[in-house]
Amino acid sequence: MLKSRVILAMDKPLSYQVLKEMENELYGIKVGLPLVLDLGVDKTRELLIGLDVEEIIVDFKLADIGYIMKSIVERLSFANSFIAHSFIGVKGSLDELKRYLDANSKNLYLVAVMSHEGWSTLFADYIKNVIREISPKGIVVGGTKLDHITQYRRDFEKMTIVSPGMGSQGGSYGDAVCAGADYEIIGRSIYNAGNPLTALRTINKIIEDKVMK
Ligand code: 3DU
Repeated sequence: MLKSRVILAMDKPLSYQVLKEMENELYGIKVGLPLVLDLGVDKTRELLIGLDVEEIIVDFKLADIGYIMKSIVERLSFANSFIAHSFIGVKGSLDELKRYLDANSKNLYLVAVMSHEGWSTLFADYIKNVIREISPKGIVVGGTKLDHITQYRRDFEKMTIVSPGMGSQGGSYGDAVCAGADYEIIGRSIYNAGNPLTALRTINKIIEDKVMK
């Protein structure tokens, strides 16, 4: 039985104590660039290293040549997984990153559909081809675009789908999971709450109730 469908988007520091209280009720933690810029790499590692969550996912939305992306991820060895853009293509870029991550038992997630209004779906076929060729562990599909989640779930049956955009960006908790996502990525609604643990528990309950319906 899954302990939670929530991945906490940490774009702002929370205390170790608060994170420790939440660890049993989270699937994972997504580490954003603002957090690492605030704390630095060493303090970020110290904050996260003792936490018992399934996955620590670094989300810098990598989009560079393979050599540079590898140099970035090797400095962030506390993470299990990394998010990269798919539009950068395969040869000399994502193929090298994927080989490096495979060799180091780390996972790759590719951005498929972003949650914001201005994201263009004009290049959707191209993005799907890149995803097929690279075969990452998972993909990011905006939780504000439920029809896209359903479509990607159909096209990529076995891939993990993680969906941001719930709460602060307008998506309703549980809707992305009901549309086919595995996990919902939630940031501000938790870390900006007066009591992040209570906020997380409320969200977990809403998702659970919707999934059970
Ligand atoms: O809106 P929130 O505060 O719940 O945070 C959403 C997180 O998900 C944030 O870290 C952002 O960088 C990430 N994200 C999106 O919001 C939208 C995407 O399409 C992909 C990632």
